[in-house]
Amino acid sequence: MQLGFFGGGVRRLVDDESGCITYQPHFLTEREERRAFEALRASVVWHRERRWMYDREVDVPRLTAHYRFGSAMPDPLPELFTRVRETAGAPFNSVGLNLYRDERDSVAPHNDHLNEIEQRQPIALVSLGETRLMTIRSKARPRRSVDVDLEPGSLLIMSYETQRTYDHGIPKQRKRAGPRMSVVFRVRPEP
Ligand SMILES: O=C(O)CCC(=O)C(=O)O
Repeated sequence: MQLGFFGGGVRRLVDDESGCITYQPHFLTEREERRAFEALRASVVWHRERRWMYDREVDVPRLTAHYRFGSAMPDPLPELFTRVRETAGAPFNSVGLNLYRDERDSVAPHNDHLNEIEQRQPIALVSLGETRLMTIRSKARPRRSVDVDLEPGSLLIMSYETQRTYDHGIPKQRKRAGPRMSVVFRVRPEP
């Protein structure tokens, strides 16, 4: 069953002049979610990135991978492209995958660089595996917080505008967590 963008229990976390963020818990069925998680964990070539922090190089605390639409990519990414494009109504042409191996993996609060996505196009994020908290905080004060637990099989859609007005991140957590994957669709400018 395919759920409509604004039907099927979709929560609007933000919907005002600062932009729009929606959360749809059961975008994938349990079975689809499990299969997608297992297939992608096994077939994606995961990369370890390094970055400079102050005066030393450190591991980025998650594994990553990227594909452009039209290139060879593992199942079920082609099908996910179709479904997420239809649901969000956006011509996504790029997908980034992030693997958080356990509770120690994370990504710091940030926004997407606006020059790396097409204007007015949203970002759509499918979650697989363990539930992890996403913090979403307004940049403007007083800080507004719309944190959300990203459950397996869920779809979060953030409008372009919210990349100007909010930061989002996945914090490390004390409670033990198994692996979690995010599959993030964007419309990138053509190279
Ligand atoms: O993994 C997530 O849910 C967030 C990913 C993210 O914000 C990013 O890769 O820019």
